[in-house]
Amino acid sequence: MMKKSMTTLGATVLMLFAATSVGASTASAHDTEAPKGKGAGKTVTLTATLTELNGSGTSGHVTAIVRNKMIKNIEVHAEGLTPDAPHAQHIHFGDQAQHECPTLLAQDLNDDGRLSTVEGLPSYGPVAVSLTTTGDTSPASILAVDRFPVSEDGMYHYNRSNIKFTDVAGAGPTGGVGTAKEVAAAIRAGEGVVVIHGLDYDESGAYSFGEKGASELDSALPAEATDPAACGVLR
Ligand SMILES: [Cu+2]
Repeated sequence: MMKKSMTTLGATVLMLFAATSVGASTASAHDTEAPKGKGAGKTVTLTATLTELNGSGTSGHVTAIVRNKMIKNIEVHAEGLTPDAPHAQHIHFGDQAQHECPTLLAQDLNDDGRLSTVEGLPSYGPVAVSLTTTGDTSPASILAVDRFPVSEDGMYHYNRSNIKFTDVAGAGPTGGVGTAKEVAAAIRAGEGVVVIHGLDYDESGAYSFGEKGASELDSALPAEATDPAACGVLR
């Protein structure tokens, strides 16, 4: 059930993300790269504490080492997850977003008691990096659930090296494309937000259409598979 039409879904979501970028905030990306030459560039170590969204009970911790336009290494430790289920996980960033985790009170726009992925966009922006286990890590892999970590006993430890930043639709200063350089600089500056998706609202033991119905991203997927379960700002 989870593996159908991922490419189509990814495209749909990208369009959604691009279309959601509104407002006129001043561009604030500051390029902190050192002059070119020996020792050029900047390496930063960022951490995030992941706290639950949507009452998921999920928590975790992220450590990322970022140098120039490359994530040299990133580790995600998460627990309290829906067991034996894949969890999409991303670094989100949008220049026009707030670089924060969303809150149900402020952002449950349709007042249905849950915070969907789209409702959280003004806080965290579009997907900038898909934290997959293998293969592509660009926004195109946003819901490549067969390549995201699967929780065992409700937890996983994820570790991946040498992830290159890419251009990101909807992440730029005017809501257009953010270049890989711009996105990397912003994330090094503490504006990336890690989000883990997938939770079991009705405690059926698996993602189901039961209580919350279909995902707003694709009616073929349960909302439980795509709603955000945990979030933390990478600073
Ligand atoms: Cu995400």
